[in-house]
Amino acid sequence: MPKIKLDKAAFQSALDRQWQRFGLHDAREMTPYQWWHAVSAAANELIAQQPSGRRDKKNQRHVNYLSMEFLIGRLTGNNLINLGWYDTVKKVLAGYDIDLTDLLEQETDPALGNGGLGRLAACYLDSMATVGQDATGYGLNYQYGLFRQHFADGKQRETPDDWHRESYPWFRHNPALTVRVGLGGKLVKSQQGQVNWEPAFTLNGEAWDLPVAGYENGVTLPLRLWQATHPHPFDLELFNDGKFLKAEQAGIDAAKLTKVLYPNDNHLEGKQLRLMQQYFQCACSVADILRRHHLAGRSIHSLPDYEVIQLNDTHPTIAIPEMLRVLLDEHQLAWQDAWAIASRTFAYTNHTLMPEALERWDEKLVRTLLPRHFDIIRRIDREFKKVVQRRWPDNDEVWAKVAVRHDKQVRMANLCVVCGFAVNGVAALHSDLVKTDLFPEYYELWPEKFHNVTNGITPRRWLKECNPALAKLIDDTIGKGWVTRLEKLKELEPYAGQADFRQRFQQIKRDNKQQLASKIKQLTNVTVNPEALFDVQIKRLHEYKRQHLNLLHIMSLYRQLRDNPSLDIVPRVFLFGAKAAPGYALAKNIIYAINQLAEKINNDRKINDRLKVIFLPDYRVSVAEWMIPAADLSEQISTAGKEASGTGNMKLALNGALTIGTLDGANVEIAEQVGEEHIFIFGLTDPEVKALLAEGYKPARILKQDKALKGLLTELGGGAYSNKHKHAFEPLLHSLQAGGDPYLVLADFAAYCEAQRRVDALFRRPDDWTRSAVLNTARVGFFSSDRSVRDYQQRIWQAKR
Ligand code: T68
Repeated sequence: MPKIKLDKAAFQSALDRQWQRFGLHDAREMTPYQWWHAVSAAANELIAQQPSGRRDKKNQRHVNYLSMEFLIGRLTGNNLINLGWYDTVKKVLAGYDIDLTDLLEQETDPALGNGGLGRLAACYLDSMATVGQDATGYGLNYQYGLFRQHFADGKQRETPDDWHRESYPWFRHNPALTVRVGLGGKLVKSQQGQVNWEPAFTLNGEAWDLPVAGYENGVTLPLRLWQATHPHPFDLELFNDGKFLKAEQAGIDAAKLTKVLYPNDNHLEGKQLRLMQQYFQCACSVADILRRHHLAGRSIHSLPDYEVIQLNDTHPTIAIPEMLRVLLDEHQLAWQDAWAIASRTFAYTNHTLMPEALERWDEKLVRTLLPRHFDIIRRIDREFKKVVQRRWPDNDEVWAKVAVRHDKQVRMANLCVVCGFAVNGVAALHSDLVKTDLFPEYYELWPEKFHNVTNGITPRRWLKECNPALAKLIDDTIGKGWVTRLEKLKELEPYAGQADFRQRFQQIKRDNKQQLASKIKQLTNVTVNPEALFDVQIKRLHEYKRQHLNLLHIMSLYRQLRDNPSLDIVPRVFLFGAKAAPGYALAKNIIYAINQLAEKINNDRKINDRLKVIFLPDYRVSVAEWMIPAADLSEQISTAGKEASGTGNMKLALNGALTIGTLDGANVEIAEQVGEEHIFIFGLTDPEVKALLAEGYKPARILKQDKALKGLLTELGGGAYSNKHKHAFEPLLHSLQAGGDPYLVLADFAAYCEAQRRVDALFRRPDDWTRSAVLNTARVGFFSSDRSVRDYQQRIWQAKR
């Protein structure tokens, strides 16, 4: 499929229309922000005029990717690159002395997601467009994305992220798609015995679309984000009666629904508003899917032949009872027929095994908000009970595990497995654990439902766009095919042995580090040495991800240097980027500890720049795009069995960082691909973690043996990093000691330090290090999200049913 060439004259006149709209007399009167706006709006207008590129519709089900989060990152650069318009636009702008690269920095990241799960959804849209998979992304148009983070005296502070959705130039609003959504109310029985749901109030769901361009193939897919409004946002009668505030109340209340993204990752928050958001998003999306199906003149019974609904974790699960409700109540289908349709349409992706993250909703809440859906859930549970009874007659223990309703709660994951035709984990190890640990009974019942689709990342954003120098070196060496066939990077392998190539590769890394060093200087006023090893941990702040293991290692190096000032160590810059959920006190305490340690080390003259610690504030997609190309070492140090996959691990390896990591999530597969000499694996494995916890793990025993480690904790508790304030790190110290060290930080500490010594040893041999770095880039082509999308197509979306 060919790319669509950008007509320079057409772009020029679209651009002119933009500044004219601002009421200016000349393009040169625009501010940089207006320039960015104008360029994006002009490009958006031109995409809309293109004939939609060919998607392979034959034998293809349309994929409806339902996700509460799409962490798409800045769109302008990405769309221009994928459209193949970047160079033309750059030239047009150069005529005005405007630099396109600088201009792209004007865009506020649309931060409509928390972390990995939301970013994965964005990579998958890019890949579905690129491989020509017909698809729609469905999400919510939050007014406030994930909070902005800054530090005040080392502590995280949050402010709202108003990303200006009102004037975001990539949006297309189509009022013809508006959906009505009901909530609350009661069920009434008609004289014919039919139940009718009479909602207490209704809202409008307005469709705001963002175009996601495939790579040079003329395809764009819509990301449809629903926004809540009131059908009658302003009451003129109340206004005329002098009740000015009340007159607007309905509109304000409705808008609350899509006001803000919940800031939790891997943690559930059982708030009513969250369930309302989930239902609103699902009701709008299901209505939209059915509208499209009817418009094509198809029978409702053929829905599963044309549509698949992929649930990105359990957050959109309520779409299942919603679909059944529409089929039963609006289409008047019998239960069996409705079930036959729904149960062949939904597929579910699981992203976590952690019990505290598995969604459960109080039945009371579900019943109050969605009485008809609760009825339907009860029926599902009753029908399923018959299946369980046949397989495990009168077995209460099994039923207690697999029931959809349990303990006065609705278990969303169970609902997904019971109703979905496919369930998948996101990395090989994780998918195995889904079968053996999370859902063993379901697996026994329906082994064919269970799949693995290892996550992937888009090479467009995560190499071509964020690391243009490396992308060019690769183009010059093996051609440009890698951008859509990432496995072609294998052809780089022989070059790892060539000194000349290694030197160019190394130079690019050095330049990227230099550029990051300048940003660091700008943002934090700390000077870092680009020759030092850049050791990077970027991900949400979570105990299981163990940023505090990293912290303890840094403390131990600092201790050693103080004890022995002439110690010859590899100079390192430790870089962190992470947001903690606002209500997660321990995570915030870890951030505080890292910042306090940074303050101390960065100002200690005796350290003489051999160690630096930088916590970059407000970590987000655009910050990742600067950090990843500059990383030497990628920290992937979660407790084995806890990180479902990880995707930052893939981005960093692709950009030539070596991984230090546990055998967790996709690290296992990265190690297989790159080879064990080119990765630093350490620590307890998943079975070892389980065995240790089962035998009764006691962190005190480790501290008894490891005096140096004990000394570090004593230092933290003694006020050395907190202006003598002894309780400053109590949450952290408690979790590691009396709290039982649930994520085995202390148990893995010695192995981690030993692995770090291996890192040092290799970094002292720059040539060997670079050889490994090249081989990392060359060998991680498997982790392209294009491959993941093809796996979904083969195993789930297009598989024979
Ligand atoms: C992540 N999950 C996994 N959840 O932790 C990560 N949770 O291992 C995996 O690579 C990634 O998903 C993609 O599969 C999340 O990011 C959330 O963000 C989240 C959001 C709301 C509620 C619960």
